[in-house]
Amino acid sequence: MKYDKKIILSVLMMVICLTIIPGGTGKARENQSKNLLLNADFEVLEEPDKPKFWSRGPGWSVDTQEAYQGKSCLRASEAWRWLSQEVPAKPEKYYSFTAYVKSDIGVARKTDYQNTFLWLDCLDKEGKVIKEDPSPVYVASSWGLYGRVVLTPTKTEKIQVKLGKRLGEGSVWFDGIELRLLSNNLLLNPDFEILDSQGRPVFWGAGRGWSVDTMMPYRGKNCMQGTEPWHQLWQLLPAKAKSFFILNAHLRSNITAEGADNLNAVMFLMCLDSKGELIKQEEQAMVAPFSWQEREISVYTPDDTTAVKIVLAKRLGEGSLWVDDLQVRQLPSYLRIRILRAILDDKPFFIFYFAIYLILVISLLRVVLKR
Ligand SMILES: [Ca+2]
Ligand SMILES: [Ca+2]
Repeated sequence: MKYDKKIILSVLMMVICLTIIPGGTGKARENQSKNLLLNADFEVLEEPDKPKFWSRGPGWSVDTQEAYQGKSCLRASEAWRWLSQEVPAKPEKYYSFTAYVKSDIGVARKTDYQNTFLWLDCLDKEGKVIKEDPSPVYVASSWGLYGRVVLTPTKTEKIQVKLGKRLGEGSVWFDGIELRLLSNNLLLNPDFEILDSQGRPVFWGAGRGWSVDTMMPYRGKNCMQGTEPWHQLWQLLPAKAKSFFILNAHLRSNITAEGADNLNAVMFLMCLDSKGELIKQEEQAMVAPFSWQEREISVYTPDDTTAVKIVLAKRLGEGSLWVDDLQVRQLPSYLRIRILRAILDDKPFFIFYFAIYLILVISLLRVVLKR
């Protein structure tokens, strides 16, 4: 009997200890990681026209008339001259790189109209560039948020951020530059709160029938409303091959079911190779109910995957589909098993029940063995 008590006591102690340890995933959807860039909004100047922590080529000046945030922003008037900063980084991780940018360069939107560089170089231990990512963008005349998610290659030790004007007559202005490590959510603007000057959510692609709605969002001020069947709401992310990705989305709809098929919404995870060819697709038709509910779809990326396209669409019926508060995570492969994910999402609950069953089994064994 004394032995029994010892076992029960030690199991209970284990439960208490493990329950106190904070859970791994939690429910938070936002990326709480800090901005890795220093003096990211150019408010601290070392000398005139030289922001602290940044290296500056010719043609750069501090502008105190036009700032997006604070007092100053940086203006580039010469093409292919860099404002750069180097920060430590980890290999095979996802980072978001965003900046507020505007430009008065008027280039016709023909083949080569990208007026600005939001350039990232990944460097190894020796400082050698192992991945060059120039990503030229077309920047419009009013302040807007531009950027992307990047996946660092193996051996990455540092990231060098390089801002610059690319071509055309005029200047480009930069402010509020951010480089953040992503883990909890790989999507940018996941709940549609950041809109561009035309009222569209930044970083999202949207087909016909998709628009911002402010009536009954799940979170924040906005959600997306889709009225046209099969027209996509999408975002493209870089992705590792042989990895497990999971998309969670909140959906609701006022589509009334007619006939046997009442699946009014559909989600896709499309795996693309470096040429942009579709090499694998997970598709799931589902019912978006009348009030907000969470839906999930996952994919295991095959060899040669370099990107995953997240797609949502209204499927059929009269009415609208609403979407808000999305999350994409790359999880360890063993979490492909749903029950293991449930355990990870609610660790204390699982440990509590596991311990109770353990005590029961031990007590039962003691009784049986005594006989
Ligand atoms: Ca500023
Ligand atoms: Ca929202």
